[in-house]
Amino acid sequence: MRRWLVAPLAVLALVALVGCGESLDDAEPEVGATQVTVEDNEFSARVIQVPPGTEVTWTWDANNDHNVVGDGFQSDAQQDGTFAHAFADPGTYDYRCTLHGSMTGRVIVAAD
Ligand SMILES: [Cu+2]
Repeated sequence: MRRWLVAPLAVLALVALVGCGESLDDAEPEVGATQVTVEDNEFSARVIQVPPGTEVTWTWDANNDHNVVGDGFQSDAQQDGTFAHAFADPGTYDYRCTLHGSMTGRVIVAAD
């Protein structure tokens, strides 16, 4: 690739990444929330923080199918109903709706 092309392409790639929406790292965690609403097309709250051993419940309020898929937990694709998962160990658990790439969420499990 020609050298003069590299810098503009790098800038374009960065703009494209940032344009994908607010990153999970930038979202303010809702501390102590154990309920997440699954909407068209986002999780609310998007980032929550709970103590170890907490059961988190996702409740669907949607007109289209969505699921909750993370490392060690997975719901069905559904439009209503609930899904619950207990987080025993501290850590950061990212999850997504596999039907909609922009639907991402995070559960932070921390003692405080
Ligand atoms: Cu979805």
